[in-house]
Amino acid sequence: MKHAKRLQSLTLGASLLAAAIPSQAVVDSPGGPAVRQMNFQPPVTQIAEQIYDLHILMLIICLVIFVAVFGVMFYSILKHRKSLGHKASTFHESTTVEIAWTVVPFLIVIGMALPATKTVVAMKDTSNADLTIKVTGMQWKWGYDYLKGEGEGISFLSNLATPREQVTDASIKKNDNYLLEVDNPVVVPVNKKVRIVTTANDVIHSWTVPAFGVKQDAIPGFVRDTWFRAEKIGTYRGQCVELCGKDHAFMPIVVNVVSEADYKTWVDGKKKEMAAKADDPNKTWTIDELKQRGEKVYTANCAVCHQANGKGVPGAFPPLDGDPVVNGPRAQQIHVVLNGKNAMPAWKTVLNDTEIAAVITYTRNSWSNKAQENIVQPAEVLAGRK
Ligand code: HEC
Ligand SMILES: [Cu+2]
Repeated sequence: MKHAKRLQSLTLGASLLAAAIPSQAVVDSPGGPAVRQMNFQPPVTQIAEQIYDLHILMLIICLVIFVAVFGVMFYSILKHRKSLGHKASTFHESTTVEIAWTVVPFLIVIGMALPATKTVVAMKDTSNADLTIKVTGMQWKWGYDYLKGEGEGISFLSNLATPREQVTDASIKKNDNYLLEVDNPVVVPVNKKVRIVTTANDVIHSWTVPAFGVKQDAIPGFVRDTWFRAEKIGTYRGQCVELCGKDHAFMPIVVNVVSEADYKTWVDGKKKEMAAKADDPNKTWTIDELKQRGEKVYTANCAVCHQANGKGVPGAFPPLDGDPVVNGPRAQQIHVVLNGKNAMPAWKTVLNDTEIAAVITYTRNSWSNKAQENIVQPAEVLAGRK
């Protein structure tokens, strides 16, 4: 009686609680899990497809065994029951049965292990990758470094993008990709073999994208690798799947698979973004720092025309050695280098403020040049852009 009452108040409490939380229309997460998803996510790599097929195959084998075993069992129980007058057999040790129940399961295991091993071996073959990305697990975000292939040198951190209020405040409507969205997704080209090298900074994490059939632990002090070749353009989502601390649920993975052309555009943009970040135009440099950096910029960009010795090519490219613009007021040279002049290309979209300041400072102090205004800071170039 007492129990029944307590149960009643419990259910009442639960329904009140349910009523207090506004009902939210939950929708599929594109590239992630779907509402009431029963099966695996649609595979977009051959490995994921093989895993999917293996899963179905083994499910069918299990089902057949289940039906066969329980069929025989229930048939025996019903047909051979005592009330029908059935007498139990009293035989001991049947060699035939013993051989059968050893050989048949053995064959079943072999039948399952063979295709599974083939897939596991293929999963481990990270050779001949087009692109290598190092993934570093951290409490609680992912770091990505493009080590080899197009985009080499790109590196960024990827953080959860879902606002925290959605986690802590049940009354706020949740995003469609709630807890499966990041500020900086990984971008990879379609149909290219991408090798993922995993490691971690603090504790063990695991990098997982179900649609790729990829799951690899990221272990501090160790390097592990895996790979995928995504065959369909799209956005795919995963999560850290190794319990790694209090924000384990808040370090999702987002991979954008794009066309080769889009990948090139992304690489260019990312490189520019990184260069811009690395060179704060408001930083003040010493003249030696600028000259040193400027020499590199000059060799890479200007020497083809103006020559390494600054003498130019008579009739085609003017010498910068002894040039009045290079030895005159800074503003004019900044203007020429930024905007170009006749056959002289404009550099404002190619070089950043620091690079332009450096190369100008370099030319003003090289060869026989001894400009009065001998140093240009990035801030002046930035101002010259306006
Ligand atoms: C494609 C060849 C080419 C490249 C590369 C080039 N320049 Fe020039 N540059 C020229 C030509 C041609 C002129 C002459 C323009 C005119 O006066 O018609 C010139 C002129 C200049 C002048 C002005 C000289 C004057 O007296 O008017 C400066 C300064 C200069 N270049 C600096 C640079 C720097 C710095 C770089 C590298 C970032 C560079 N140039 C790269 C071809 C080039
Ligand atoms: Cu983790």
